[in-house]
Amino acid sequence: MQRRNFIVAAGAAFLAGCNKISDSKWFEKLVDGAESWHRGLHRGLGMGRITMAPEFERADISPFFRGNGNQDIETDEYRAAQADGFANWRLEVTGLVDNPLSLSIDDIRALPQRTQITRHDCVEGWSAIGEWTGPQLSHLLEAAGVQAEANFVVFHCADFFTRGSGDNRRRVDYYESCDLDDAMHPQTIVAHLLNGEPLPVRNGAPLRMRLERQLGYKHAKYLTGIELVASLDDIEGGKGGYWEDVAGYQWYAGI
Ligand SMILES: Nc1nc2c(c(=O)[nH]1)N[C@H]1C(S)=C(S)[C@@H](COP(=O)(O)O)O[C@H]1N2
Ligand SMILES: [Mo]
Repeated sequence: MQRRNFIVAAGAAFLAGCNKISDSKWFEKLVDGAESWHRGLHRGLGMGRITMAPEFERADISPFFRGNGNQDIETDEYRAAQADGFANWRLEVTGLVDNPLSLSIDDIRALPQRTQITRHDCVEGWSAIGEWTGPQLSHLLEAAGVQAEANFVVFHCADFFTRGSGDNRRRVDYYESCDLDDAMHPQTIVAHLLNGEPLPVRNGAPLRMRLERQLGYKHAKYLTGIELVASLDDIEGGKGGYWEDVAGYQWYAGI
């Protein structure tokens, strides 16, 4: 509250000397208390350079949000988790943080929520519009206390692909990552609702990332862990994501 008052006061002082700024959207939003933006500001993002992905109206929502990639996890563990309504699912926030977190779905629901209607674009050539709800990742990261050496956020998932054949057959976990600018972006959320309902299994139940300024494969489904790291070199194949490792997809998939 104190910080907010300070910002309002600082804004008022600023306004006294400059009328134009009062018309600008970002100032309104800042005063409105999108707290997580502050950290982004402090990290030197510069408010003027934050670009938002387009948001749509309820009427634009696709009647069916198709699934892609893994659309289920055929393990006893996931079946059991599904059977009890994901009551024991945990999202761990670990790595270069002061306070590691272990959050239940109820914890996730109890945080301030953001709802956004966005278009998902897959490299395979399809798009769908959906309404996603969940806490901003910036909120979780603020609670965890990101250490100064952290440069990337890695998203760990419960699902995997089987690759290779014969002796080379192996399980390769899905994962993704982004830099701190994208992690702190206001539209980067840990979604637990799609169109107002708990996520369907095909869309990543019970939790999935939404990174709205990037292509579909960056939006990690079946999310189990968020790890802060200095470098991506030692994570899985070292390229920052499953498709980046196995198929040379771009790590930065901005749209
Ligand atoms: N864990 C996990 N996340 C994933 C994938 C996956 O196979 N596993 N596929 C990716 C791809 S390529 C796309 S287009 C989207 C698909 O999301 P949807 O199933 O909700 O349509 O999830 C992305 N995230
Ligand atoms: Mo995709």
